[in-house]
Amino acid sequence: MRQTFILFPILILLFSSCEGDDAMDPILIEEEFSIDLFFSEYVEGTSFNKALEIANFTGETIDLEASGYSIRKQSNGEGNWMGELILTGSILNEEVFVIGNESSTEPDLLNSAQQLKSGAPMDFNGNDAIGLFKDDVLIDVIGVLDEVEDYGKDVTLRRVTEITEPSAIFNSGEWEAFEVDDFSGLGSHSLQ
Ligand SMILES: [Ca+2]
Ligand SMILES: [Ca+2]
Repeated sequence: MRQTFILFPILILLFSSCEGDDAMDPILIEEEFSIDLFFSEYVEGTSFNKALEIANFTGETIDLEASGYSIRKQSNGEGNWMGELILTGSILNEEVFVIGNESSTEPDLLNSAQQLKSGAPMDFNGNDAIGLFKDDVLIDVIGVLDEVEDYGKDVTLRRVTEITEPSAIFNSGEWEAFEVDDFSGLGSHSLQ
């Protein structure tokens, strides 16, 4: 019993010394970071000029393959997710990772890409929803599932700088459109 009486006032002292110290509050620190990776750019250009960009604002370097990230598409607004591309490499905090279509002949696109892939899922042409998956769970999407109409043909789409989180539901208002074959934004992304 004597030991309990001695410990109790020490614990009160420890707790009261932590209170009011905002720099130590883990919730405040966490709020400055994204919960996960998200798509930051979509390039649906002429020929094989297709690319996707993923941004990391989680506060940590992420090993894409070890963390289970992949990209799939739904072809022409029909059927299941297909064409899984397992992402490999790592992505530093506040950096982006670009996946390009390997058949592109555009140097600006190819030089900005960390990973290249020909065919699915990098053969999207405007009416194919593109999903970012983590451990087989959809965390972010470009385009509307089960919608056969074009949502993004002959266009470059960049996520607006106010968006800091992925979303499994597509919202076209989160994206700004640029001219076809505009590759100038590939390789970087900033938040507001
Ligand atoms: Ca298509
Ligand atoms: Ca970009």
